[in-house]
Order: sequence, then C-alpha cells, then structure tokens
Amino acid sequence: MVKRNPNLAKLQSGYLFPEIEKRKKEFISKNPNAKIISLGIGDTTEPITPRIVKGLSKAVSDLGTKEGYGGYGAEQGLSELREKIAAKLYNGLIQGNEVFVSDGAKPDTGRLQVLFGNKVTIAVQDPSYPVYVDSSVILGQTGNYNEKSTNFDGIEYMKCNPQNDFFPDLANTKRTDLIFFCNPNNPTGAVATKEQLQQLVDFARKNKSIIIYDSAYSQFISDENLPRSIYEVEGAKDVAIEISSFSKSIGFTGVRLGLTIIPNQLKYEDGTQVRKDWNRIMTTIFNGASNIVQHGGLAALDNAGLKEMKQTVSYYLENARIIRKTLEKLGYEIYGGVNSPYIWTRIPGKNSWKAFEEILNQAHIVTTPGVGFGPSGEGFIRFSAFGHREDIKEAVKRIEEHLK
Ligand code: PL4
Repeated sequence: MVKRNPNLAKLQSGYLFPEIEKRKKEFISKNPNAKIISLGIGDTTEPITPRIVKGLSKAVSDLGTKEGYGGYGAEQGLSELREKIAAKLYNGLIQGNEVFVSDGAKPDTGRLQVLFGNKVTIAVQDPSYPVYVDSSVILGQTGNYNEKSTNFDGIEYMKCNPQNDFFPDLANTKRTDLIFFCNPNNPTGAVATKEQLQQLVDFARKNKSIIIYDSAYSQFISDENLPRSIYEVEGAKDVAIEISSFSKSIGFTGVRLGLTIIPNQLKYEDGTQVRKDWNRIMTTIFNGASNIVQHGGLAALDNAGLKEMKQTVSYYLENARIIRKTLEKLGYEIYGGVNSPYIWTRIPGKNSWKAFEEILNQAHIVTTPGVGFGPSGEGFIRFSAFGHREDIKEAVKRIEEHLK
C-alpha cells in the first residue's frame, strides 16, 4: 500500500469552514424548523449585477458560433484583462505582464506554496485566513502541531490583537523567508495604514524576505487615506507578491476569478526573476481561468461594471454597519466592519467554540469561531456581513434578544 503523506497527518482536524458547515447541518437535523441565518462563511449572497451578467452571457453565446469559439487560452489570462486590471484596479502602479489571472486567491495561495517549496520558513498574522498555515503544513514547511502552544512548530505567528492595534510587533518578529499578510485582515477586519505597510515592507527588505500580500477584500476599503494595494508603498515591488480576488467584490465566489501580481523586479538571491518561475508553475499546473469568466471580469472593469462593483461592495458594507451598530449598542467590544466585511467581537467569559454554539443554539445564527483562525483568535467570534439585508435585519433583532 502507498504510505500516507505525513504532512497531512500533522493537520489537526478538518479545514475550518467544512467543520462549520458540519456543525450547522447537525444543528438543522436536530432542529428542522429553525430558521438559520448564516453569518459564518464569507460567501456572497447578492445576484451578479446586469453589466457583468451581460459580459458573461455574451462570452457564452460567442462560444456557440464558429467565429466566436475559442479553446485553451493563455495560462496567464487574456492580455486585455491583465492590462485592464493593471489600469483600473491598480491605477497603473503595476504592468499588465505582471498580472497572472487565475481561478481565485485561495488556489493561488496553494500554488505559491508549490512555487517556494518545502525549504522555506513562513510568518503569518495570528489570527489569519487558515489556508496560509494549512497549505504550509501540507507542503512540509513545518514541524508538528504543538499541543501546548497550539501552534505548528516552525511557523512564526505574529500576534495581532487589540493591544497592538492588530499590527504585528515587527521588532520582536523572527526573520522568515515568506511573510503572509492579509489586508484588510480576515478575520479581524483590521486595515493597515500606509505607515504600517511601509514598516512591513522595510522589515521585509531588511530581512530579504518576500511578502505574500492577500488583498482579497481591498475593494471594501472606502477610506481614501488607507492603501488598497501594497504597491502604494515605496519599495514594495522589490519584496511583495499580491494576490487578490473578484469573489467578494462582484459576487464571483462560485464563478471563480482571481489574480496574482509578481513584479518584474522581484528576484531570488541568485538574481532570477520570481515571475519567471511563477510563469513556469502556471503554465505547468494551471490551464488558465475560464474564458467565460474572464469576460465577466472584463465587463466588471469597464465604467458601468466598476459602478456596479461599488454598489455591491456598499451593500455589504451597509450590512456590516448594521451589525456593528447593534453590537455597539449592546456594549460589545467590536473591531472591523468599517473598511471590511468582517466584524470581530467577543462574548465575555466564553471561548470561541462555546460562543459559536451558544449563538447558534439561542439565536440560530451561524458565526465563525475566532480560534479557527489561529491561537490569538481564541475568545473571539467573527460575524460576516455577507447576507441579504432582510436576513441581516432579522439577525440583529435576534442578537438584541439573545446576546443582551
Ligand atoms: C470559504 C483572505 C472566506 N471555501 O474565492 P477566492 O479563492 O478568490 O478567495 C478566497 C479567500 C482568499 N483570501 C482570503 C479570504 O478570506 C478568502 C475567502 N474566505 C471566509 O469566510 O474566510 C470564504 C471561506 C472558502 C475558503 O476556504 O476559502
């Protein structure tokens, strides 16, 4: 028989989000009449807007004609889309040939781990999106899970909590090869200032590290003083890769479209361009994002599409405001939810899973337990602002009733 990959055996339990779905289903099976509201997994709910649907539909119709049919495309994505991303989402801060279009930020995270291999060391914000740690474990970059510290040996966990304004204490952070940094942060909803990002870039430059900057929620930054891309910071192109996504800004969680930017000037210690190897990875183990979906992306980036994107994001931000306001009124400690679709809070005296269970049992609302994002998330829970407005209004009513 084939031996099991020992790295997979190191992972503690199931991946966080399927575990939440499992608990939700168990609850429903015991309480079939309960009207569950899901503010757990950050999944979009609102229909895709007309201009973008038109872009998708036209691409489908074209495929049914001799003239419009196309087969495999460039693994890096349609050049028109790469140029448009550079121009419209990055205001020309980067070039089209530095953009690699993909099927999402999560699969790109996994492929980036393949790019760097199992000999690199990594640092992560604690708490953060669990894919960074789990994919690192799977690749074999870590030691075993340490029951005592509830950390994986070999990973540098950068604590982010209310005491440090959710920005890591870089003076006491060990040098690693890669630094995963998610901004706006999932799950805390914290957004770094330009000065903070400059500190991060300077830290990476000094240590000759590479930052993997996940900006999946950048479109939720409405404060013009806050940077939306790491490339707004001086020196970032020498040390940073940015991954991003169309999932949340235009409701493409199921449609699938994302991107990775690798600046031409980002190099390994031997002088080879990182971009060159990423191109090799993408052309070897990826076959390009769906051409239909890429046309949806193109439509999202023309003037009408961008306007719709803004409306979609504003809708979820208003949901976040409603949830925040209610929790604030009840006197909860709250973070995030202003330039981010996530609200981070804690129920005094309860650990994360206990709070999750109580909110589910009493208010029939699914949340996400903070500890699932890392040891520093213990005691917190995350509310997602993705949902229909009527469900958000009903959810806050139940919160007022059960969490007062
Ligand atoms: C549940 C920081 C959500 N099954 O859709 P993608 O692949 O372009 O982007 C995924 C992604 C990337 N980066 C960050 C994210 O938060 C997400 C999506 N996270 C959440 O609730 O935290 C959805 C999670 C999904 C998953 O595992 O990604």
